[in-house]
Amino acid sequence: MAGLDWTYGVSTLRQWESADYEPSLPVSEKSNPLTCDIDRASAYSIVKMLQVCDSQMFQKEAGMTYQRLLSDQVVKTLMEVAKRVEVIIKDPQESCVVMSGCGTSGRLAFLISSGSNKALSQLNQSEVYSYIIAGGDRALLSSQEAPEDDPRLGVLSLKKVCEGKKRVLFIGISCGLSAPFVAGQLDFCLQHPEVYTPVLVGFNPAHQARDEPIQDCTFTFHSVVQRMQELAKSQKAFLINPAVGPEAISGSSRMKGGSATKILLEVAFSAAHAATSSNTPITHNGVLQHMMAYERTLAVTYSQTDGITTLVEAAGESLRCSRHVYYLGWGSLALLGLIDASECRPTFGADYEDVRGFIRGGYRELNNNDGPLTSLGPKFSIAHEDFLHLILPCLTDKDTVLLIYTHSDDATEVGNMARRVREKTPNLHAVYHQADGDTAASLQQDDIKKLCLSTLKITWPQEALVSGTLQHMRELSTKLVLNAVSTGAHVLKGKIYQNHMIDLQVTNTKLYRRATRLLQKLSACPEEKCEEALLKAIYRVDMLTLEMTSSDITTHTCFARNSTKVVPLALVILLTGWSLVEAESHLKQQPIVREAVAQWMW
Ligand code: S6P
Repeated sequence: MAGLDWTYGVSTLRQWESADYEPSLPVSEKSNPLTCDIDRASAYSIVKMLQVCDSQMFQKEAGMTYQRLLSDQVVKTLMEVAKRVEVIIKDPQESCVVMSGCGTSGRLAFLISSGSNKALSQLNQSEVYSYIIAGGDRALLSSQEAPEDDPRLGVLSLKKVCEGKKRVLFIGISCGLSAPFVAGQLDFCLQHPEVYTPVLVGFNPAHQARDEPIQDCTFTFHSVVQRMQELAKSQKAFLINPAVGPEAISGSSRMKGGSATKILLEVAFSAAHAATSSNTPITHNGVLQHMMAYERTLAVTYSQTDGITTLVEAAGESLRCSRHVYYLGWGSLALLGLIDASECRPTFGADYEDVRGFIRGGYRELNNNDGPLTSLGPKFSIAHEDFLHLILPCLTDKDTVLLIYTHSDDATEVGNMARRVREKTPNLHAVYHQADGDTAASLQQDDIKKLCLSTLKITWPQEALVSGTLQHMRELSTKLVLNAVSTGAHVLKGKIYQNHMIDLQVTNTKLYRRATRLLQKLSACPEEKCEEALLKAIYRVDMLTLEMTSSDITTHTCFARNSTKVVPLALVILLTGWSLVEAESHLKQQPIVREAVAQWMW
């Protein structure tokens, strides 16, 4: 916890670990006591809260309940996984590593697989990593929550990626140990041990894995985990599931869940690469040291709290006046911009135009499985040229633009982009990563700096350059900054109540359950009544028909795809007893949900 000037007592930092803290919820769904007032906080306090929340990732293990990122068992399992990867790298024709997940977990699978393949190419090794994301490549850039519930789809996509392979290390990522899509894939691996070795990455202890029946399946996520635990004893399966503490916005696993996924997998893969290319043995200490380098990344990033606060304020102001935030990035940092932007819709019910990312080189740089997706619609236009053609002409000084780049990107190009944007708006900011002592880059940087209202300069020590981890650190750092910007901006816009997103989309089973629980918590009404109100809001009726009440959750969540403000509506109905029309009109008059319900909540 070194370096934090915002001191919480240990008891507050570890309160979530106590057995009687929200005992019915898995860690990934608990609300974080540190952020219970985030909805009323200033931009600066929001950033500080996020810093402390992120620091919980690296808390030491205390007691037997929770394994942590740096726990012995986690490090040991990472070493074993690294050894399996090493074997695969030596036999790229017949074997491969597949990472798979839904939503953010799938996006991280993509990011890590492309970064790790590039690293292998630089070592003159063949590429061995591939990714699967539920809903296909369109889910890299847009919210596709429904496929998460489909285990068969998971299996089909896994079979397709692994065609012809004799040995597959399958890494299923589900932060909440809950996605049926991933459970289906793990179950398939367990049935075909001659080819597949399953690895599960998530952030709940095994007993908290979801035990809800999955449609047309004999297994639950929980039962799959139990089978894996048994096989883990003989290293035929691996579980990497440290707890990282509840998310700053309850259930928003894109934040710590995503960061921890990146840390764990990159540590394992880097160790395997070093073992293959330079015969560096995979050691406990090596893995541990690498993890601790990520801990330092948090410190380096959050030492810039004032700079991050400026960005949060600017983005919050733009969203508050219904304008937009644009991330213009270079290289893999741009990818983090695309990912962060794509998550605003499922997380905050945002419109795709609210926060958008653009990448230099567009789909050429992205290099995704399905190639260009531009034909799918305007939200899939992601190149800088698209920004210049589609966005720049209408840009105003109420929009916020962030340039995201490093000292190795083409400074002339960054400067040109800065000038084009500056002609339309002074509300231009830079997130710039430089290496310590890089004075040549600093001179060019000065010109760009003059064009920007603020520059968040993150300086990396030479040791990061030497150890070859710089790219990973810059990526994590950018992820933290952008997560803070988009989360903070939406908090300032009034999208959050306490530390809950009220206006969540109810487009899969996990979100349906979360919505019902939230309604129970906020209205203090019994579960049955809350579900009834939720259904009324989904189907937009005052009287539910038998057909509606007897349908399954999949039907409800399919229908909910086309309904807006479902949970706020249900909440107003529960709190006031009003009709649907009355509740709708109230929300129209006061679109800030927190304000709309405030009078009944205090
Ligand atoms: C979370 C994000 C979601 C999740 C997805 C998968 O912030 O909006 O899209 O990534 O639901 O969750 P999990 O627990 O299987 O990784």
